[in-house]
Amino acid sequence: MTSLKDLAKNLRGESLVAIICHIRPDGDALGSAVALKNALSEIGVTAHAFCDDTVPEKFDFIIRSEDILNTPLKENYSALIAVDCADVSRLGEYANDFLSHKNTFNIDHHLSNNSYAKYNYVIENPSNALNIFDIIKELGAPISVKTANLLQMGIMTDTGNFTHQDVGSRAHIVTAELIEKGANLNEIYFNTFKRQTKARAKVFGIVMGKLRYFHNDRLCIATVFEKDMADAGMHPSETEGFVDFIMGIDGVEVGACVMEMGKDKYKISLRSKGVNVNAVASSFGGGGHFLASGCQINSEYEDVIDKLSFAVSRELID
Ligand SMILES: [Mn+2]
Repeated sequence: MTSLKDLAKNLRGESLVAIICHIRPDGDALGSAVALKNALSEIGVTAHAFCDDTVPEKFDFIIRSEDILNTPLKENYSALIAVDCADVSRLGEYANDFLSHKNTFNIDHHLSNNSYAKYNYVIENPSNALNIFDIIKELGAPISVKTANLLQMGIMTDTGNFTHQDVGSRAHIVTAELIEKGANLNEIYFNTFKRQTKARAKVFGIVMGKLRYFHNDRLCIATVFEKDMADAGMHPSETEGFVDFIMGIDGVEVGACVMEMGKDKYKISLRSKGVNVNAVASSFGGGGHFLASGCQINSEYEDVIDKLSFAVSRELID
C-alpha cells in the first residue's frame, strides 16, 4: 500500500486529474470527491469530479451541477482517482477508463477493498472523508468552509450521524476541527437525515398507521402499497428509512418493509437487532447481511405476509 506521504507527493506532481466516485452516490462518496477536487485545485492541480449516476436531490444544498460531472472523460487526464469504491465495478461506466489508464489511485475505507489501482491508499475508517481529510492535511492545502462542509457531510452520513458501532473518537476530533473551519452540522443533518417531500410524509403516516405485529411483537411489518404512493405522488425510492423507523418500536426484533412493485410483486427490506435476516432473505432468493437484507416475494399480499412471518419465526431464538 502507498503511504500517506508518497500519496500526497504523487498527487502534488499531477497536472490534470479526474476524481471518480461510486454509482448510487451517497454523502461520503460525493463529499470525498468534491472535497479532494477543491483541495487539489487550491494547490495548482486541476481536478474534475465525476459520477456515473445522477446526484440525489437531497444533496443540492451543497453539491452544484458543476461540482460532479456525468460526461465521458474527454480530456487527457494525467491520473484517475477512485474515491470510496471498494471495487472497480463501483465506478460504473468509468471502470473501463480506469482499468486502461496507467496512472491510477484508489482512496477508500472499505475493509473489502481489493487494491485495483496503481497506488492504493485504503485505511479502514468509519468514513472515507476521514481519509480525504488526512490527505488534504498532508498536501498542505487549505480547508475552505465548503470543503469543511463536504468532509463533514461524508463523516455524518457514513456514521449514521455518529451512531454506528464503529465510530470512535477520531470522527469527533476531526469534526471539532471542521467546525472551527466553518462546518455547519445543523444544516448537514437537516438536509441529509430529516428533509423529505410532502408526499413522503403523507405516505409515512399511512404506512405507520397500519403496522402489523407477529410473534409477540417480535416481528413488525410495514406495507407500502402502490396506490398510496401514486395518490401522494411519492417516488418508490423515498421509502428509504421506513424500515429503520420501526426498529425503534419496543419489543420489535425484526422489521420488514414490504413494498408493492406491481401486481403480486413485493420487494422486502429486512432489519434485525440480532436475528439472522440474511437467512430469511436467502430462503426467498435474496440476501445481504446478517442484520440487514432484502428479497422479493411474488404472490398475493396475504400469502406474502404468511410466508414472511413463517420464515422469520424459524430464525427467532427464544
Ligand atoms: Mn463511504
